[in-house]
Amino acid sequence: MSEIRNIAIIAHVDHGKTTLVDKILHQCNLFRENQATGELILDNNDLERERGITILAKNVSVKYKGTKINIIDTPGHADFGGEVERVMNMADGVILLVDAFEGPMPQTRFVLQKAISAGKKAILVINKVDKPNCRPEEVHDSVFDLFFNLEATEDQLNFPTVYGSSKQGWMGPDYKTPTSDVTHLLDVIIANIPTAPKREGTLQIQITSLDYSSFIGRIAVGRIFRGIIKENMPVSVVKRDGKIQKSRIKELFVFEGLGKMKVSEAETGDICAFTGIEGFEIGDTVADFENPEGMPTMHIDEPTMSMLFTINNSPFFGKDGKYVTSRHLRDRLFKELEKNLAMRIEETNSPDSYLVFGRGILHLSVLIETMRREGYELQLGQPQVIVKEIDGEKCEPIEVLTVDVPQESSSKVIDLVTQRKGNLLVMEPKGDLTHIEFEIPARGIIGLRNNVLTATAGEAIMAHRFKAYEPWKGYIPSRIAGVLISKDKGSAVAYSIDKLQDRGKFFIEAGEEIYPGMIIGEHIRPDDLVVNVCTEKQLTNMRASGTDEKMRIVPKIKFSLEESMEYIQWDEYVEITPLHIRLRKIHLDENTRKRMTKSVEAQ
Ligand SMILES: Nc1nc2c(ncn2[C@@H]2O[C@H](COP(=O)(O)OP(=O)(O)OP(=O)(O)O)[C@@H](O)[C@H]2O)c(=O)[nH]1
Ligand SMILES: [Mg+2]
Repeated sequence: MSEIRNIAIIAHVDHGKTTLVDKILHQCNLFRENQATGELILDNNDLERERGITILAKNVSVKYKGTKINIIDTPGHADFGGEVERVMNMADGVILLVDAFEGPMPQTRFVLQKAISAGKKAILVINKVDKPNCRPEEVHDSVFDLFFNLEATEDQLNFPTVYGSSKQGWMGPDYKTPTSDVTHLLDVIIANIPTAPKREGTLQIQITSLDYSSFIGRIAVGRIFRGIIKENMPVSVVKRDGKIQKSRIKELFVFEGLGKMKVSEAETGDICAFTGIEGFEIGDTVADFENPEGMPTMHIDEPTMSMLFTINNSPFFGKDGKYVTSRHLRDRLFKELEKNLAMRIEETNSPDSYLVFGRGILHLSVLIETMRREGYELQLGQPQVIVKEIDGEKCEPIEVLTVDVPQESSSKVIDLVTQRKGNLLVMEPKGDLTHIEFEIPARGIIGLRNNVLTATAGEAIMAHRFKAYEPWKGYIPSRIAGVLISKDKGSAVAYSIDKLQDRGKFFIEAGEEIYPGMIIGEHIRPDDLVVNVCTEKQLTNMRASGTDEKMRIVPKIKFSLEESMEYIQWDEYVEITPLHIRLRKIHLDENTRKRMTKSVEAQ
C-alpha cells in the first residue's frame, strides 16, 4: 500500500490554481504525446471554459516518486466559498496560491482563515512571478502578516514558500531563477504535508461533495476517515440529524489522473467516490453496517440572495425557447436542487413563479445561463439580499470590498461607494495602483461594478467577500438614472433612435424587434421616459438619401447577463430566452405602471 497525500489548492479568483493543477498533471505524464491537451483541461464544463473560472471543485490524482497525491482544485470566486470550506475537509494540507502582483485579496483571507482554523498545514505559492510589475517579496511579507493576524500556530507560521509561474510551468525556491518544471513544488508537498493517517477500525466516510453524471445521477465523494470501503458492501448511513439508514455501496472509484478508476476496495486516507446510497445529503456519514458511528456535522453555507424566477409572459414569449411553461420551469429548478448544494427554492402564491435562493449573482447567473443554453425561457426579478432578524433587530449582510485603481480615479470610487453606505477602512499604494478597502452592505454592491467601471474607464479591479450580518444601514439610493421605454411594438428605426440620442443611451440598435413596456435605453434624467422609435421618418419633405449619412448612432450598450441582473429595479424584469436578454417593465402598460408607482409611493 502506497502513501497518500491529500492537498487542496486555495486562492482568490484568477490567481492561477487551475493552471497549476494542469501543469502538475502534465508533469506527471498523464498525457500521451499524441493526446490533444487543450489549456485548462480541468475547467471542463462549457461555462467554466468560456468564463475562465472554476465553478465546481474537482478532484484529480497523480503519482509522484511512489506517493499518491490527491489534489483538490477549488473555485476562487466568493460565491463559491462555501464549497471550498467543505472540500478542504478532505485534505491534510493546503497550497495557498497568491498572485505575485495582486498579493492577498479578500478571498485569500477567507480561505486561509478556514484552513488555519481547521488546523491545516499550508504551503505558500507565490505565482505569476513572470508578470513584469510583480513584487514577490512584498507579497510574501503581506501573506506572512495575514497568517499572523489570522492567529496561525507556530507550526502553521512556519510555512514553506515556493515561487513560480504556473503559466510558464515552473516552480522553484527563488523567483529570480526559473526552473524547468514543477517538481520543486511536488517535493515540497511530500516533505511538508503530513501523510494521510491510516486509522484502523470500522468504516467512516463523510460525504463531502458530489459528482454528477447524466447516466448514473449523483455520485457521493468523500475521504475515508477510518477503515476500508469495498464495492457491494452493506453500510449504515448516519444522517445529519442522527437517524440511521441501512444501505449498500454499489460501485466504488478512486481518483486517478483526471478521471475515476473503478476499484473493488479503497483504504483509509484515500478519497473515493461511490454509488448506491439513495437520497444522500452532504455531511452524511457512511459507516459500519452493524455499529455505525457518525462524524461531527459539517457546516453548510446558507444562501445570501434571492431572485424571483417566473415564466416568460412578454409579447415575444416562445419565439426562440423550447421550454416555456410553468411546468418546465418548475421541473428544471427542482432538478437543479439535486446537485446545486447552496441553492434553495420557495414556492410563491403563483404557480408560475418561484423564489430561488443562492450565494450571489454569479452563483445564480451560472444556473440561468445553463438554462438558456438548454432552451428555456424565463424572467427574473430584482435580486434581493436576505435580511435576518437577530436579537429583535433587523440585520443585513455586510461585505468587505476592495478596489484597486489608478490613483487619479480613487476619489471617484470613494464617492460612489460612500453614496451606498460604504465605509472606508484602508487606503494604501499597491504598485502603481491605489488599494482601497471598504465595508459596505451587500445591497450597495449590487449594480456598483458597472458604475465603478464607468467612472474609472474600466481600470478598477473589484473584489468583495461576505463579512457578517450587522444592523440595517438604512436607505441606499438605487439606480440613479431612469430608463427609456418603448411605446410601440415593431422594429426599431435608425432615424428615430438618432433623433433621441440626446435623451439617453440605447440598449438596442436599428432593426431590433421591440415591444411596448420594453426598456430600450437609459434616460439622462432620473425619471422614466416613454419613447417611440418604431416610426419611419416622413420622407415627403426630405431627400431620402443624403441625410441618412449624417446619422452617427452611438453603438448600443450591451449588458451581460449579470449586468442585466444588477441593473433592474423592483418594478422591472430581465427576460431571458436562448437568443435574447431583454429588460422590461413588469407592467407593460403605461397607465398601470403609473398606478403602481403611486400606490408604492403612498406606502
Ligand atoms: N502571467 C501569468 N498568468 C497566469 C499564471 N498562472 C495563471 N495565469 C493566468 O491567470 C488566469 C487565471 O488562471 P486560472 O488558472 O484559471 O486561475 P484560477 O485560480 O483557477 O481561477 P478560478 O478557478 O476562477 O478561481 C488565466 O488567464 C491564466 O492564464 C502565471 O503564472 N503567470
Ligand atoms: Mg480555477
